[in-house]
Amino acid sequence: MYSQGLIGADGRSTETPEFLEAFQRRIDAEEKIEPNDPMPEGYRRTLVRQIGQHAHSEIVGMLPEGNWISRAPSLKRKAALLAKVQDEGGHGLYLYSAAETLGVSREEMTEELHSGKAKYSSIFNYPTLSWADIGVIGWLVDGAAIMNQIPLCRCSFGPYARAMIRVCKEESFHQRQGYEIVMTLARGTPEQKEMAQDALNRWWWPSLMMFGPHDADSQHSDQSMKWKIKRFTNDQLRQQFIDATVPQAEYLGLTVPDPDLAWNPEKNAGKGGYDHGPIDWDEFWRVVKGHGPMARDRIRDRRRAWDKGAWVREAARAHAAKRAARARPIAAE
Ligand code: BYC
Repeated sequence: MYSQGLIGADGRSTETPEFLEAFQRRIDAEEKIEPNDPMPEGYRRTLVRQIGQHAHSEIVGMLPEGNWISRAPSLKRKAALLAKVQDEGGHGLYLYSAAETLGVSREEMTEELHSGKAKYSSIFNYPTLSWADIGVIGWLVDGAAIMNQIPLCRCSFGPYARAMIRVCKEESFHQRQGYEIVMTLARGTPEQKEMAQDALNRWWWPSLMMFGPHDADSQHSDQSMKWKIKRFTNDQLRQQFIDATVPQAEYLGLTVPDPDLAWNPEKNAGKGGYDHGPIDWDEFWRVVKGHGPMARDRIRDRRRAWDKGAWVREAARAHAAKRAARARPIAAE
């Protein structure tokens, strides 16, 4: 349902060229587009698709980490992880609200997730096998999320851009707590260091895949860049992430699992950057199409949580109806 029709950009539009040009002029002038402003249908659909997927990722992203709350190694770690998982739930809620301003309901979006029609980030289809995974998720997954989301603070659509500002502040805390977990393990016993290395080995490549397909295979990037929804391409952000993260791994004394990784002083217009080995795009597409190792469990758990929460939604609706009924005569006086 949310696959992009690009009405207004592919000639199938009933929108006039004048309308589309006037809209593009607002974008080029860096004006923020607000929910009640006229906008091309393709712009609206692109945002519903991207913000919806982003919201689902935050909500599904609670599962692999939530799995470790009861097994965190100390009270301090448990409290920090609880707070982090709760933050992700909050991010999902801001994002669903931002998407709702575009005329799609939370129920519709949830239904799309549960039926497998809507995507969520590939990264959350991998299992969390050890405590070190929780550190590495904070370091790499939240690190990749920040790299992707800082530019979204300048997205042309106001509600998405504003939601991202708070989300990025919280993600930045998450990244640091993750890095600190990994640092503790890397400086611990040889077994703990080995645990950290094993987690890095398993999460490195899936983290690079979070940025999406190569630019040449990214069907939405060109139009999303033109509309200033995206400010950088998938490959540009992936490169920035690699360049920022490799020195962090070196500082920890851990090895990035890529034998082709090499500093290239010519890269990034002479500023230098890392060359890296090939990404397994077959694995990426398999996971994106719903065949990741934990895909079934994730959707089953989300459906279960939604069903279990039915009584809460029902109670909230009954409470709201009672309050409204009580307020009516007072308002009439
Ligand atoms: N996983 O044309 P492209 C978090 C899909 S949550 C799955 O390049 P676009 C966190 C893509 O949707 C992090 N699918 O697309 C939470 C498209 O399919 P459709 C989530 C992917 O939109 C808890 C097709 O492939 N962040 O940080 O221009 C704990 C072609 O791709 C993926 C966001 O969602 C993927 N990795 O660019 C910790 C950020 N990549 O829709 C952390 C917002 C691509 O045509 N989203 N696809 O069926 C974005 O920035 C962009 O949507 C993407 C993709 C860069 C992800």
